[in-house]
Amino acid sequence: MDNLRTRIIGKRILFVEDVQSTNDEARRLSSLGEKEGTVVVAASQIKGRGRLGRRWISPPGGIYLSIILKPYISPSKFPVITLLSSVAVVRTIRGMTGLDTSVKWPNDVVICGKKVGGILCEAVKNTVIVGIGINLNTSISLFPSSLKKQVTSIRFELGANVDRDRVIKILLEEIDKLYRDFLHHKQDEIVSEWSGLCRTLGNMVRIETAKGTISGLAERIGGRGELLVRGYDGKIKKVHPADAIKVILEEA
Ligand code: BT5
Repeated sequence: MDNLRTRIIGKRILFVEDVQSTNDEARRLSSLGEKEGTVVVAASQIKGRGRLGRRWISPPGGIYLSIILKPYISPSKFPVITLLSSVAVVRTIRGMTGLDTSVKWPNDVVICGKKVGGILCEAVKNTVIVGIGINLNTSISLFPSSLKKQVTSIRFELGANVDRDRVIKILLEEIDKLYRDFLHHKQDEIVSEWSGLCRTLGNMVRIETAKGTISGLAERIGGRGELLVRGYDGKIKKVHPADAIKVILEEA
């Protein structure tokens, strides 16, 4: 990729046509000794994955990429990598298109409440694979009818295609900056920028977990990416991102 201004990310970028999942491919390369910063970009995915074994629909036109990171930071802070990745996606989309893009806890990027992107971070020992999916020049007609009302793409919002390589370049540069902030212990600043972009905070939410539903006011995000919800009994409950099966925003 020409003129990529990064220090860690994208020293090596592998472009593939289709792949089962870029996260699996990045993980495979990492297990073979691939260095930190390598990126796998696919034109489409056959078995794109979301969290909790869910499917990520990955037709041509979208961005599907995974980055190999080897942070020398306590694994307890790894959830902040999901937050910094979604901040990078929002900065990129806002900067390139002006679209009013925000984040939804724990790992969604949304435009007008509709999901335009998602992050899937998977840690294996001290390696984190950051998977990012963005519906860029994606036609909404390619989504199953059950999803059509809750998803959007940048092309749909703008009514025009956007240069995919340029979006990838800016995105990798934004992630590189934020990842270096993360390594320099600026996690609080990342959490604070993420919080400013979040529509979940300050709203009443209902969160489905394997142990039951948690309802209340989404007050803030903790330093480990956990959502602090003030229940109707006035007590704060912490919900870890990995436990959130479904997050529903209640209209106030
Ligand atoms: C996510 O999961 O949002 C994480 C998605 C990460 C995808 C990237 S693509 C590159 C890398 N390689 C992979 O294999 N994965 C990563 P989750 O929060 O579990 O959301 C999944 C849910 O979003 C699904 O159950 C659908 O409801 C919905 N969904 C599926 N495909 C979508 C799409 N393309 N756009 C918007 N929503 C989608």
